[in-house]
Amino acid sequence: MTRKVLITGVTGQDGACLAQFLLEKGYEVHGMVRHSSSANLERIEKLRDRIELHQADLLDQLSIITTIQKVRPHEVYNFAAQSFVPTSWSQPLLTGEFTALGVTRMLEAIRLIDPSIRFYQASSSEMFGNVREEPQNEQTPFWPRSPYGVAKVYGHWITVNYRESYDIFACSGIMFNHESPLRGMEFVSRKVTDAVARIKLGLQDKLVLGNLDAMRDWGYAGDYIEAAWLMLQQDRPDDYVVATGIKHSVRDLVELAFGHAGLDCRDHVESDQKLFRPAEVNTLCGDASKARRVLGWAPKVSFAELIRMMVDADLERVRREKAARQP
Ligand code: NDP
Ligand code: GDR
Repeated sequence: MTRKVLITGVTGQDGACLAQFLLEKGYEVHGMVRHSSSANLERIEKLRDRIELHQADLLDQLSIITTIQKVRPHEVYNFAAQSFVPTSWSQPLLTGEFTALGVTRMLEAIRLIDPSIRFYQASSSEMFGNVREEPQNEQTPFWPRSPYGVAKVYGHWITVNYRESYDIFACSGIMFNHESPLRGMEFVSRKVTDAVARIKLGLQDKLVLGNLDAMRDWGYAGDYIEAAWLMLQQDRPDDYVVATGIKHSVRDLVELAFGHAGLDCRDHVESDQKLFRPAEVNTLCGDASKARRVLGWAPKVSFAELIRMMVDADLERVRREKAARQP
């Protein structure tokens, strides 16, 4: 029997990546998209004729119920969220509605329609925030440092709670930062690789960033979505940290990206206090040994390979766009 999947946030980086991965595995793929006056389907453009899209919103319980009722999926991956940390300070209530209560709306729909549907919640290393130990594993206490992190802690615990209360096969993947050429432009990796391409091709001169000393454990999105899928294929539901176990500073990322394009970052990069966050997560580094042991999962793409891949993809894209603009 063909397995059916519903992906929320299918227009985002991870949703698009997972849709491609599951199509290759023979799944019937359904995606949830919210209404917008101009469709934002760029990341799934090439998959459009192979995915069925359903209009629903994390804010609207009835639209979620109707969608799940119609699709009757075997697996649901909840990737939809307000996922940009700085925006969570300017829109804390909306972030709470999407990123926290949205999870309960998804789980309530599953509980009502078919509690045998398997559920994946996209939890985050931002929950560790002001880290209590290093590296962080599934037992490390949470201390979120942004309204986004706080909302994700709620999403994590409500997922655990529905598993314990209703015996729903619900998993929480505590994922550390993961990037790809599909990463949103405002996140630091993509902001840097896009700027490198534009500077290299003479379209920009400066790049203004915030805190260059922050440390993150960056991995490749293609590796991480496979871990999410593996979680839902196990005999019993559980929570897993997904990470590489290696951390780098934003400065390392900048030097690597500029260096790969033959540029010296000291000629182009500035740090501006205005881009610092009200409360920073200074360092994150994950211990994914449980995922390695139980799921047999390990990251395949290294940090350097990832950044080079992103710079190359942006160079190619910016070159194409520049050529298209020339008379
Ligand atoms: P993106 O920001 O790229 O994608 C977010 C998606 O959520 C988009 O498809 C967006 O739709 C959708 N969305 C936002 N609000 C709503 C809403 N009200 N109703 C329906 N859909 C909505 O995120 P990523 O792909 O990077 O991340 C996926 C998930 O994983 C997120 O929950 C994120 O918080 C979490 N996460 C990500 C990590 C990472 O490093 N990438 C690490 C840990 C967790 P639209 O296109 O319309 O804006
Ligand atoms: P993060 O990712 O907040 O970790 O959340 P982001 O790439 O935005 O920031 C990483 C670090 O870089 C520092 N930084 C900058 N960040 C941005 N965006 N822009 C800048 O100009 C800049 N300069 C320095 C930040 O201060 C921070 O320390 C991502 C999101 O995908 C979340 O949804 C997810 O849960 C976590 O990763 C794990």
